Amino acid sequence: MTTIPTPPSTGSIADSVRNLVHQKQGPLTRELLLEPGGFGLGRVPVRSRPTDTTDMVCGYCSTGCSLKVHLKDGEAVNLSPNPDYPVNLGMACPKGWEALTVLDSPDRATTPLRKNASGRLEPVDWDVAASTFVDRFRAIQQQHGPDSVAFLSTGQMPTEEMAFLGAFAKFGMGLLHGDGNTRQCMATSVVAYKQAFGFDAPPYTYQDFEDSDTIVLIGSNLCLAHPIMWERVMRNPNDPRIVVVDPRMTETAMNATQHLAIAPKSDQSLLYGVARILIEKGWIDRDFIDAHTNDFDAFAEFVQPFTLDRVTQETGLAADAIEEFARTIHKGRRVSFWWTMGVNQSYQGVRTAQAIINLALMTGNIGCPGTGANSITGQCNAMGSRLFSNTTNLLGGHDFANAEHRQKIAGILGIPETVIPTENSWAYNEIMEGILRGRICGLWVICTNPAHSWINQNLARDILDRLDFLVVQDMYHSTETAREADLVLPAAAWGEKEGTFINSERRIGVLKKVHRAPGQALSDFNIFRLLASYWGCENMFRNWTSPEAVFQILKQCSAGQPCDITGIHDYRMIDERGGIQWPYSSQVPDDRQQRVLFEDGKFYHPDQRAKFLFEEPRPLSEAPGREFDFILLTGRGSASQWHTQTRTKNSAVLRKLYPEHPFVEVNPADARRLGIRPNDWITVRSQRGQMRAMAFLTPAVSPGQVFIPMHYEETNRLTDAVFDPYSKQPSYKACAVQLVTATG
Ligand SMILES: Nc1nc2c(c(=O)[nH]1)N[C@H]1C(S)=C(S)[C@@H](COP(=O)(O)OP(=O)(O)OC[C@H]3O[C@@H](n4cnc5c(=O)[nH]c(N)nc54)[C@H](O)[C@@H]3O)O[C@H]1N2
Ligand SMILES: Nc1nc2c(c(=O)[nH]1)N[C@H]1C(S)=C(S)[C@@H](COP(=O)(O)OP(=O)(O)OC[C@H]3O[C@@H](n4cnc5c(=O)[nH]c(N)nc54)[C@H](O)[C@@H]3O)O[C@H]1N2
Ligand code: SF4
Ligand SMILES: [Mo]
Repeated sequence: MTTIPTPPSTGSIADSVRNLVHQKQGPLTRELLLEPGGFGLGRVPVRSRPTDTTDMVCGYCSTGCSLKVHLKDGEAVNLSPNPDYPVNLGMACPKGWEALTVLDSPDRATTPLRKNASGRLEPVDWDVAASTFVDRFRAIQQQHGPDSVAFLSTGQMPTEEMAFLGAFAKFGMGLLHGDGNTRQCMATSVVAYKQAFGFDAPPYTYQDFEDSDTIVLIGSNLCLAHPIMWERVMRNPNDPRIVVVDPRMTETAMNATQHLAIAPKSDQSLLYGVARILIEKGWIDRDFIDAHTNDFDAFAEFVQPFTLDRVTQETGLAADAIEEFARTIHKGRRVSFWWTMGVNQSYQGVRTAQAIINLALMTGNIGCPGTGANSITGQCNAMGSRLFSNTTNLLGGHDFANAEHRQKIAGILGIPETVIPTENSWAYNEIMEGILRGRICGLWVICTNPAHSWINQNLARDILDRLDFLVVQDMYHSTETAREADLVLPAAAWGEKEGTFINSERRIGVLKKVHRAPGQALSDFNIFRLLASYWGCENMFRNWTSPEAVFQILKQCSAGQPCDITGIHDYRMIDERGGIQWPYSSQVPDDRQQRVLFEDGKFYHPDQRAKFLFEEPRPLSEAPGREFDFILLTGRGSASQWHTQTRTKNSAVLRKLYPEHPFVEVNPADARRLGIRPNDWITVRSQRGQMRAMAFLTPAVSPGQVFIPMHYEETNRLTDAVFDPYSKQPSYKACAVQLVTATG
């Protein structure tokens, strides 16, 4: 490698980079950017003895398993699950075992790509890429105003990178609108918790899976989507009763004590009906309700009309099954309630989640081991995104609209308060509508794949087509969204960079650099640093020199908040403790390895009381009719597929573990009626689009319903763009479709 002169200490990084190029040192390569003592933009892999291991958290799901990576000369050669970590206790699912394999793929983005005059993406160097980014977005902002550029980010990057992105985009570039794929996933839980508890605070620890004697899973296919959490359930020594509420007989439901195959989106009726029974029988914890909650009496009155008659009619469940569910809750001494996407992805998700929270509150099942109203998160760092991405709230769970909060954060970052927006960003769906209305003309997409995962793809693709300038920052150049981009920025992946994730139980874990990023790919952190310098605002980020330096800044932002982590010294301390759950404040550090929230019955509202929230349920947003006579459910298809499959499709081992072709689960009775045989190719059609899929006949889906995994590009051609009014989360889980066989 050529020796690069140390850039002058005065002048910006951007100037130095330009100087370099002018000195005809050849194209700017990743090596040049990483040159030690050069730009300080990167670090070499973890220092290690010739053979060694290092522990790091997995980069797929929110379980946050720890993996022991085996190194040779600082580079990963293999991995195995960490036996000493309190989360996974030596276990990992197939995705975790295969996490390193997917890093080496011909689909990796190895160089920036820019669309040329004939519309083809062609390689450019980082100087051209960064200059194009700045010139194009600036031009759009000058013509249409600063808010005409927006970003869409993720729950899958380290907290420090998310914070850098959010801070650079909003305080540096002057954007107002930026949201994340967590809107597709966790927004409902965030709003439900904020309204009920006063802060977005999942109260549990995974030990609860082993401490409960009664486990209620609502709209959660734990067995498949969170296999290691399910393993924790299997280790429960109390022979727990397991109740699963899911329209489908999922892998999880098959292992339950009671499966309630509820009509899609009728959960609210069921939960209100159960609350009514508990009240009527006096199976409630009046002392807890009186001491720690508000609005119970109004709730008790509200649920009166949810008689067994009404609830059986609305849910399709038998009266004695509903009564048995209520009795199970009453008999349990430590009842934990868990929910995931079957609840959140709904046009009435927030109130459904709160109907679950209400059950936990009224029976006093919160704040003790084995209890809780527990939302299970999806992506590895959705929880980091919820608190530190600077999208829906200001760094550290603060409020953009609150002057004191803005002042606090401005002080910590050493930036003028005036650069902090005083209003909230548009939500994801509002950003998409903004593009449609011509209000947003430039979009920067980081670590998410909206041209596959967003709802109603025919409309979504049309919307993305309207952009003047689309930048996609991804580890692969081949994603559905990257293929539409004007500029692709190649990113290093999990295993190729450092930082922290926060898992579902609020545990912060560390990731490390154990693999070289291919070609010129840079960590997202270094991409943000580079772009900030080209934008001319590197002074604002002069202290943001490394992920760990940013962690120290974020610690300060968290001070005094429910998510206070000021007591954590550094990454090493997190590693040594087997991860650390928030809160962990310097004032009252609590060294227990497993901690639940609300042990003292104090919630985060000013009066320290939790709130009962409820609302009249609404009918299905798109009910099946004569023409579109089936209800389509979508979700996870196997433990070996991850979302839009950009990563998991690159592992030969994982590919063997899931069906190659898109498939649709059809009940055998429906199949017989329509003349569909196993493995027939059929067309599934909604009012918005259609797809071909192989028929998989299974009684796991109820008659009148079909199920298609979300992992296929075509699935979201069918879905209907409706949203929860409070969380703006898309209702992916139920729309009307018809099945068309080859013979018509
Ligand atoms: N293997 C694998 N694991 C993953 C992921 C992955 O892509 N692959 N993704 C991760 C992410 S980001 C997330 S968010 C989680 C999601 O984890 P889950 O939410 O557990 O998975 P889903 O399959 O999306 O949905 C769960 C269940 O909701 C049910 N459902 C649909 N409609 C209703 C309804 O109206 N009421 C009720 N009660 N249930 C309903 C579906 O039948 C489905 O079985 O998984 C995480 N884990
Ligand atoms: N029909 C239907 N649709 C759904 C759902 C459903 O249940 N049904 N579920 C929804 C849910 S819960 C979710 S969370 C979303 C997920 O939707 P997406 O976020 O769109 O899905 P992913 O495939 O995880 O996309 C992540 C992208 O980031 C890239 N990437 C990975 N690591 C890095 C990195 O370190 N840096 C950068 N820059 N890029 C990286 C990957 O290659 C991939 O392109 O899908 C939603 N869509
Ligand atoms: S369960 Fe989740 S965190 Fe654990 S190994 Fe599998 S994908 Fe990784
Ligand atoms: Mo998700």
